[in-house]
Amino acid sequence: MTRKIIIDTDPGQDDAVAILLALGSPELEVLGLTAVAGNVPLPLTQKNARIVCELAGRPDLPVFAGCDRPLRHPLVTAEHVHGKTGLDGPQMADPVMPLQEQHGVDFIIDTLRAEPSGTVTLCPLGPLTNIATAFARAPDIIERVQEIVLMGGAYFQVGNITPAAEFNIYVDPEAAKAVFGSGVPLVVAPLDVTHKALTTAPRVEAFRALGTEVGRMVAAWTDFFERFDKEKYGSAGAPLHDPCVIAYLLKPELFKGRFINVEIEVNSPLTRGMTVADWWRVTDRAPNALFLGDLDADGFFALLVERLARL
Ligand SMILES: [Ca+2]
Repeated sequence: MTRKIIIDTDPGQDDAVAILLALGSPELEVLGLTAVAGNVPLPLTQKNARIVCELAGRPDLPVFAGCDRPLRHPLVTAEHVHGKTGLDGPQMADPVMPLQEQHGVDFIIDTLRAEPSGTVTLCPLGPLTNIATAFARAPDIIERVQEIVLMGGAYFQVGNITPAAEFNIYVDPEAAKAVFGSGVPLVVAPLDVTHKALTTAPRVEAFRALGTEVGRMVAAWTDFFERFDKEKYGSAGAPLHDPCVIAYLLKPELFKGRFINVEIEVNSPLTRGMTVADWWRVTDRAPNALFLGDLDADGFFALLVERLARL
């Protein structure tokens, strides 16, 4: 049995690796990719999503452009991390495969209505604008979602775009609040776990040693992506945030977490976008998310190399 997923994404080098991991994994059927404004503006994220599909040899996959700005606030981007294109690093040709005409939000709604209830998993790798917009426009689809497995938030690592907030949640906290309050089963890969998925030099070499175009691209992207985190955190490499979402679908046993209550701060100017995670269970608020905290990093990178080798 394959698991049907929609990847909602703002590529981003780590998004690109996540998409490749999904496309190299026979357990997953990617129904489509929906791009959202995030790391870079929408015209670049939808283009980057197509570049990655073509790199994977899957120009047949439908790629849709979704929302070009957060629900309420102006877009905040992260060129300081990902470069001007969002996929800086290796030289890349413009994609040839077309962008679908349908809006990404309509694709999410139509797909959830068309597929049997409880069989489609949403994998958001960027701000949650598309998902929240689909839920607001078509509340009937909410109970049809099998699960949402997303990258976002932090508890022990607190923030990366402000002292209190992780980027994906910070960009559209109103959307995150809607998704976390939707009642859909949620798995969250916060910075606490993604900061354990570090690209050390031997791990990057393992990508390069694949000897394929995919291996070379992934190595070049991680090389680029690394310089920022090495400088910022003094760490051995860069965290591969978004691939944690896909790896969780494939091998949940690589991860440990807690089923807890997670609320999103939307009002405070100081802590807007904070994921207030009740890790120590000090409130009686009902749990709404499996909040991941630990990762078998060697197992994670072994899985990545094995699956990228298939592309
Ligand atoms: Ca992303």
